[in-house]
Amino acid sequence: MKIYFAGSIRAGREDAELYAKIITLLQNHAEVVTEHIGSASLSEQGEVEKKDSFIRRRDLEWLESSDLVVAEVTRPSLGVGYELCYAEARNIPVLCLFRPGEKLLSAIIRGNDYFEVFEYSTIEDLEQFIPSRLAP
Ligand code: 6IA
Repeated sequence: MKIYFAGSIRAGREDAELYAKIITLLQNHAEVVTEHIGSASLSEQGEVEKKDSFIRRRDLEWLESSDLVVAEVTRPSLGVGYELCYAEARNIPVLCLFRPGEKLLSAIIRGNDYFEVFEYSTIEDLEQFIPSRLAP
């Protein structure tokens, strides 16, 4: 199984360490095609040596080749929102991971039954949930 993991880049890298942990959990069950999203060396500038048009084309090709999109949606990101819509339009299942707190999740996401939303607080919650969700 191929998973496309989506998380904020230019909308802020505050959760990058958490993304890396989630990616590691996912890798116990699948190939994660976007491993770089958790990379500490990927700043808000993103992959500065690559052109935006290249990144967009490459990412959407990866997304189209994936069986599941897992998105950490706590930090709102235009790019992630676009990817969620792109996945829905192509019938690729989407699992959104959200930490309730200061902000409410967009009604456009929460109000769409297409998107499975899992609310959690800590990585330990995901250590329990992800294996049960992704087990064959
Ligand atoms: O709007 P955001 O930058 O927060 O969007 C983040 C989402 O878009 C992620 O889930 C990625 O899959 C995708 N994405 C956006 N920018 C990049 C990127 N470099 N590298 C890889 N994936 C990206 C940024 C551009 C660079 C030329 C500076």
